[in-house]
Amino acid sequence: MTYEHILASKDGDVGIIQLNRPHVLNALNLKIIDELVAELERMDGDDSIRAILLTGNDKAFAAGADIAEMADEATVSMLLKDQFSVWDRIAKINKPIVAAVSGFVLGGGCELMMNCDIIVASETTRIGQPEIKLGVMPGAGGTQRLTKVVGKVKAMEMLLTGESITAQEALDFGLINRVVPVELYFEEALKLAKKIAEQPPIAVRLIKKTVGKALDVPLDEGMDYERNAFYLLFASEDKSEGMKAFIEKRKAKFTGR
Ligand code: DAK
Repeated sequence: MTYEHILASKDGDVGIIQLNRPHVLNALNLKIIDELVAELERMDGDDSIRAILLTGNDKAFAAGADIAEMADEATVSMLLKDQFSVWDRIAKINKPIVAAVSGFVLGGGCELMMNCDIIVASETTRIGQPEIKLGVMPGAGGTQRLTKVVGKVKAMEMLLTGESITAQEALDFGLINRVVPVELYFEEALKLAKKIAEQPPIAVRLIKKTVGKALDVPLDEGMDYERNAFYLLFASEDKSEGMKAFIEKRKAKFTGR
């Protein structure tokens, strides 16, 4: 499938999606989000893909929603387009998404990054939610996901000033996993994605889902969910293979069954 604003490819078991509107720092217009969601869902349903890598370019992962496109929108036109329902589908992707980010990660770009499961950033990355400078505020999770990760006071500072933070600060606040030199961020992210792609797919899927619960439900409910997912894995062929391979001192061959 070819798209206008994204590039999709594959490296072994890893599906790779690159946001590709470099002339506007990968500003997220409606079309790019439609294409991104379509490709994420396609990869999610493709058995030959076990992890997804999402990236931009060295200068920008994404500098936010496309301001030129939003400038003439009004409440009713936004409501009727209901673009958030497309956006919400990103959080429903079952396969793990590793983000390789660099340069500007702003507004919707930061919200998109926070929908990913593991984030590798280059040293030149700047992360922020500058919507307040445009007279608005985040609408795709920027107040909620950011606060859950970095805590109230840091989220308040970022959201109320609109100023961005460095990759190192983001690392210190637990917003990203790794900071590496700009020449290495993509390779490092790909390495992580490949490592995840080697793991048993059903366990990967249930871990992603269960960790997600930890942020959304009370502990008791999360523990129940975890236990049921744990029991469920004992019905998988990969559980038998994983344990047998350990006992036979060989590498397990996981099939996702
Ligand atoms: N939208 C449109 N164009 C953008 C853009 C953006 N967000 N960011 C950059 N560009 C364009 C610039 O207009 C410029 O285009 P030309 O003038 O060359 O035609 C080109 O990219 C290069 O940008 P600059 O010349 O400005 O480059 P600088 O290095 O000087 O500055 C910058 C880089 C990132 C500091 C600056 O471009 C900037 O401040 N950009 C805006 C950042 C921002 O405010 N982002 C937040 C946008 S609000 C939703 C989901 C999410 C959202 C909304 C709705 N739905 C699902 C409905 C999220 C909202 C937002 O993200």
